[in-house]
Amino acid sequence: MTKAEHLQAVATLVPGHFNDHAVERIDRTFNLVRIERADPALVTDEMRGNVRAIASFAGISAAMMDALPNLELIASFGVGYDSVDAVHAAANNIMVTNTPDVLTEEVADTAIGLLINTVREMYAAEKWLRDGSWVNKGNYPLSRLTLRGRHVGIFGMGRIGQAIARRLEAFGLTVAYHNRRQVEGLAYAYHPTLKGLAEAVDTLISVAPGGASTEKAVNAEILAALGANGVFVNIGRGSTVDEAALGAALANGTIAAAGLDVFADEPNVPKALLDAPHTSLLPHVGSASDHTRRAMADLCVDNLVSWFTERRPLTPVPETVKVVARS
Ligand code: NAP
Ligand code: 8YV
Repeated sequence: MTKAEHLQAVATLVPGHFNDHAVERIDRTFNLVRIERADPALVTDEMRGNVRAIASFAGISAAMMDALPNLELIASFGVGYDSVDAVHAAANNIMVTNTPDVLTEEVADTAIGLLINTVREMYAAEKWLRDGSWVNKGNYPLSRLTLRGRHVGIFGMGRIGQAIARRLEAFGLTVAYHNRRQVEGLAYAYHPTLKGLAEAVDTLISVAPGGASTEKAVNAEILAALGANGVFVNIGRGSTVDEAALGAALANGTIAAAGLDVFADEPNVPKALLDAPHTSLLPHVGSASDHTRRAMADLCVDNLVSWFTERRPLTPVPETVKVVARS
């Protein structure tokens, strides 16, 4: 059997909506199997017998893995994989891969755009021009806030956090950060607690992953520590924020403004955030350019190809690095 014929026989399940370029490559290379959503109740006997890989935007639960006894690999689309139960995967000798690095610069660009829009009110100013207010009412009011002189704290100084920090340095702003561990060789001030970071800065950018260890980490106490001139930007995961506390902090002036790309229950955005003053909201578009999504799609599919030809992944998540291919 040739390598191509071997891959053609590998049943690869793609649940729900997926990236077009990835679907086209999977269809060309593997035996593409579609399912409406990643729901074990929709798994047929044929899928149960055949499926060896999943490629997915969506979360993959322990129950979904258990419904597919021949599953070897979950190729998750995106760097954040909090919606995939990677611990259960590792315990069941299932490899999980993600798509790091190829999206880092794009997401950092988006974070900076969101920060500037939040502080300098670009969207509101453009609306002012388009709705005739410039002609009828005169100049757009001066923005309440500025980027000048800001001290920025980054919650989650990993690949994307460092790419954001590099941009902020070029803007002449001071940067500090909080991670569980200090990053070796990084000159920015390190704070061992998120509260300590929030107290030290006036602008907090969260780019931390989702999951139990960061669940609602940005809460009323952290927002109070950020203070009345405080700006909060979230480009990481919505689950890291207590959204009710954030809505209240914006409404009562505990902080000055927020820019959010991610939400706890996407695509549903809480009314308190939709109604909150001084808030810039984006529909999770951090990596969403054709260019970057294509690179993510290629890395997602390259992981599938590498696993079923070389029997090793390109970008395994830390929880599954020790998983070995079944013979
Ligand atoms: P990364 O390189 O793994 O960085 C994550 C950083 O967060 C690490 O420095 C880690 O340091 C820190 N961290 C993890 N858990 C923590 C905790 N409990 N408390 C404090 N710090 C913690 O990942 P990345 O590539 O930069 O991506 C970061 C996240 O961005 C992704 O997981 C994803 O959720 C989000 N993202 C969003 C978009 C978007 O479209 N909005 C796009 C891409 C990624 P320690 O391990 O030392 O704590
Ligand atoms: C994508 C992301 O929007 O990579 C991530 O963690 O949040 C984004 O790049 C997402 O993965 C697409 O499903």
